[in-house]
Amino acid sequence: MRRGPRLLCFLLSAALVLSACSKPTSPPSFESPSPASGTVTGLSADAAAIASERGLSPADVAAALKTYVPSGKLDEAVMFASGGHSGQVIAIGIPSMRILKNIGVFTPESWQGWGYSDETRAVLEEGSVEGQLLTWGDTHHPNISETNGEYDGEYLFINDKANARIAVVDLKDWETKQIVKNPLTLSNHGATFIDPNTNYIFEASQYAMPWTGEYAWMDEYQEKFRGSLTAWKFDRAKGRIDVEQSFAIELPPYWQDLCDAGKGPSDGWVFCNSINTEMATGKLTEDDPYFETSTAARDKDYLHIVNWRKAEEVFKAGNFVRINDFPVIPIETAVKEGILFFTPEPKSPHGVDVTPKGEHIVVGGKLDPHVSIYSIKKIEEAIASGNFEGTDPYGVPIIPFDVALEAQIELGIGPLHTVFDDRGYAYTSLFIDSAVAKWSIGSERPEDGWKLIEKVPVQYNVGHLAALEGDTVKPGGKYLVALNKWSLDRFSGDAEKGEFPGTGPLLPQNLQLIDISGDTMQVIYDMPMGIGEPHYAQIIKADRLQSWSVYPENGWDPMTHSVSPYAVAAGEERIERNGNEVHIYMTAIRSHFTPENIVVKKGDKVHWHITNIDRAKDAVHGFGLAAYNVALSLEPGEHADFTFVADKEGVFPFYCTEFCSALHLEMMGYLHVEP
Ligand code: CUK
Ligand code: CUA
Repeated sequence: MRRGPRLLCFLLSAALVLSACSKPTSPPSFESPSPASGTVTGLSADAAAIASERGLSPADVAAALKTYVPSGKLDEAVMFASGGHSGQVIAIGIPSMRILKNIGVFTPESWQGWGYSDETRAVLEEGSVEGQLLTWGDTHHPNISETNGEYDGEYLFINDKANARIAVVDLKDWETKQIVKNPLTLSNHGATFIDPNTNYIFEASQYAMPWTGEYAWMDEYQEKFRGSLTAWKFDRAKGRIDVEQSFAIELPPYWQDLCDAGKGPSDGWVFCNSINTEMATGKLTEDDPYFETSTAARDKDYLHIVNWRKAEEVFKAGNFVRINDFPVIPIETAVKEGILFFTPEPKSPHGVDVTPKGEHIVVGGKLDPHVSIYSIKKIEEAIASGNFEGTDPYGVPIIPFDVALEAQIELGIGPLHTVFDDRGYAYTSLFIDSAVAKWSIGSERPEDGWKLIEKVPVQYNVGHLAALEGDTVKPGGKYLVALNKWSLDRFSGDAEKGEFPGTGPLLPQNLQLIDISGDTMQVIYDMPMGIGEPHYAQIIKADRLQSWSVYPENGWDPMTHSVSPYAVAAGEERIERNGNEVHIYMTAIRSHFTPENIVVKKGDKVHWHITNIDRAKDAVHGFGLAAYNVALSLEPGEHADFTFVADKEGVFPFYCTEFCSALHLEMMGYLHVEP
């Protein structure tokens, strides 16, 4: 029986009385509202008065009504956004834009105990680079697992651009389960992109370099530096990447950028745009240009067209070399076996997105006002008939631009990324214009043809877009989110006018929700994102998710999804000593740990095992042992272990870090380390 809440209410009401007492007695003064651009009619007198007092236009009121999710009601979709250089993933409700959770991925996260238990630490350690544990990452592109091209809501994959790593998050409990480090290279970007049945998670390298561990100076760039496309095999039954079944394809030392896997008629292909086909080597002398200029010298780079099914056959036939103990299909083999082709793409390309029906591939160009739309049918015909305009310096056949091209549409300046809706429209971000362009897919809307429909300004410099299931075979329409880089005038005012001056010199990023259900796009919500730069996001209908609210059994190890061999049941709490190794078997339940007083000797190796034996949905406990840098989250049924050497003598309080009951403060104990 739970007694907690009643006492808690008493404490809370006491706190409210206290804080009310300390409030200023005079009401806050409001400046008169700025003139509204219209009058809101048809509202109740109360609502109209509020709109008028707050200076809200009819469009503002409509936006508020479209995004407001009343207390107690649920969002209809969830956006999983990269957290950029926070190394996390952020889950956001749509349309409310409420942050639901930050998921620790590449960065330790103390609320979730991520990186502090033996189990989670082991996952972070899997992602070590040359033996060094890394404590940050730069998450860019989340991908939700798919079945037949639709999100199935089971897993989420995300890359760490900074260190060429891939993480697997299980959406049953929203926890990271695996981090794999690419053995060939040290940065990635074209990741994570999956095929329509999640056979493979593709990862293209970003900055060409000698294979990890090798050294070369820039004068050997063309011979020694390389790019790669890695196909990580996903074992859905295990919920893990199967490294043994994974392989890579060697690529020329261009900077492979974004990728997307084909679907429908293009299933079996993966497409990656690239930059720096100039193979620039940076500023080596006073006279050399910076990379900024030298990587943009050519008018076109190469869209990489990769037949992953054929590559899989070649890998399974053993036709590869091993580099850093990882199977790599050399460029020469890839060319000979018909795995790798190029076609030109203008200019300083960025972003490649396959249309929902899988017939077309859309490429943006940072320095080109068009999107270039390629046809998989034309590409396959060119390959079948050997219609090439020669090869690149590494022997890769090049399909002529106008042969592969279906259409080009002039959209504006700096087109980057494209997503899709359910009506045959595509939406492309325009980085320099700070706008979103809506255009029609000619093959799906013959009445419109390939043309620009309209643009809506966003604030500011938009990178990726995310639309409701907008990169699947069945986009949901309705919602689009612009992931903007900076928020210059959005969350900071003019201090001289007495306005809120802002958040200090580091501005939050700005995510803007856009209603795309009507004839014109409407920005309906601004959401500051105060944690890294979210690059990409995917939005899944909430009813596809099947998350657990409690672990299935007590003593559950979330990393193995089974009961831990160290699980502790009520009544079995104990301390076992074996030489200088001490095992502590502890339970947590509202509102105490058992045992509460623990004695070890200085120098002992301590193995601490804790099971949360509460089964109620909200009965989360934390565990903080600050002096030994331990923070755990013990969700209902969860078991965690941690290990340390008791090298500091003294008395160390530990406590539950979640406000789990009225007597939560009393949920504590002492670790005594005897001299
Ligand atoms: S990239 Cu960030 S805006 Cu890493 Cu997907 Cu294009
Ligand atoms: Cu358990 Cu606080």
